[in-house]
Amino acid sequence: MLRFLTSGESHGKGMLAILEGIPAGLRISKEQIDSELAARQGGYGRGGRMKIERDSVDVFSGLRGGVTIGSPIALLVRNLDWENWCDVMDAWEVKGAASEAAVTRPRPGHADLAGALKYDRADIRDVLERASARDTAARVAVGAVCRTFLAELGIEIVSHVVALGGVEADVSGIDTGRIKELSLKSDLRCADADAERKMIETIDKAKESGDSLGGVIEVRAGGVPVGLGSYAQWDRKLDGRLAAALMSIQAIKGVEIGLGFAASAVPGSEVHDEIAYNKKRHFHRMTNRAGGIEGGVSNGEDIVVRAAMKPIPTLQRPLKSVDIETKEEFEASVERSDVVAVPAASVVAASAVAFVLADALLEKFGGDSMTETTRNFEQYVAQVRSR
Ligand code: EPS
Repeated sequence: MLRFLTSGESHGKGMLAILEGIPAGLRISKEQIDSELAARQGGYGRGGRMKIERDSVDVFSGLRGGVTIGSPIALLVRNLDWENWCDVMDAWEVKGAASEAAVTRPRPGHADLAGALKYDRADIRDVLERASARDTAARVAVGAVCRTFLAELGIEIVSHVVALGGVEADVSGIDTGRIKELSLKSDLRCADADAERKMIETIDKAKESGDSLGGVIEVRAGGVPVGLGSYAQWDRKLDGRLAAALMSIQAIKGVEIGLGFAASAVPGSEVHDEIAYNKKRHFHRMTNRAGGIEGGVSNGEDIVVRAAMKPIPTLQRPLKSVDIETKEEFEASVERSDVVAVPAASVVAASAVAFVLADALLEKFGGDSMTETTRNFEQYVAQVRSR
């Protein structure tokens, strides 16, 4: 099956990912990975760091001539900010002022305090560097490879921002193709231009008052065949796997599939999707309130998941905290941060969904080469169509 690990500190040399299990014979495009990385860096409301970084992938292993060879794919995204931090972050000797001055003031909402206690670190930098959302650059590089694999099998993933700072977008009646088109043109990756204007105003106000904002992202996957995941065991359920992958992204606090929480407040007749059959669409649903998953198994409709992101915890406006060294109360303040990273998180969420779907596909269809995987996939699709 498919697996990946990432490593890297936010102000270290770079972010690294090793992805294993992609079949041999898949053509990968550097431009495509870099364009996903650039999309993650974008979005109105990001801070000074994104003016420094120009994320671009360096492939360390696993490709020859732009094609996968079945070996682990190692992807490196270098941190351009490293040159400003090399004394502080040196692997062998912390130099200069950083060797004297530890970070001792934990920020509420970050991993700072729990991490310092758990790993017994006197300097919170040892925690915040790895807990940082900078790690999502590596996850997006992995997601870009997974999206290329999915595209070979006719599966496309679209993600967009559906709410930001309490302003909700209205995309009812707009199909996924149009949502993609509109959201790609938007500074906030939002398909509703009116809502986007209000979101920008809300961001400007939050920036003025030194605050930060969260929001909601939607990810849709089209072309997913019926039968990914399984109802047979808890850890094989596709919805559970998607929720885990999304919840593991920094600042994501909730995940919904299809109607999600709203399904709890309406009768079953307004929740479940009636089944229909015709020659063109074969078995299909008259609605897609389930978000393409029933009983932990994909049902052939678009997969629709939403993830809620909390406001970034690094605030210009101070919040109360306690120095871990002196135990004195202070009001945390910082120099640099994003006001909002919801548009970026929409790119990361698409990557997480891409990984889970690619993994579920490889679990079902196997294959060491694209020839083998594609053949198994096509035979299964033909088998389903014959019912
Ligand atoms: C982050 C803090 C900021 C963000 C960073 C995540 O970085 P810095 O402390 O260097 O200003 O810019 O996000 C990224 C670097 C990125 O690439 O998304 C944090 O504390 O999580």
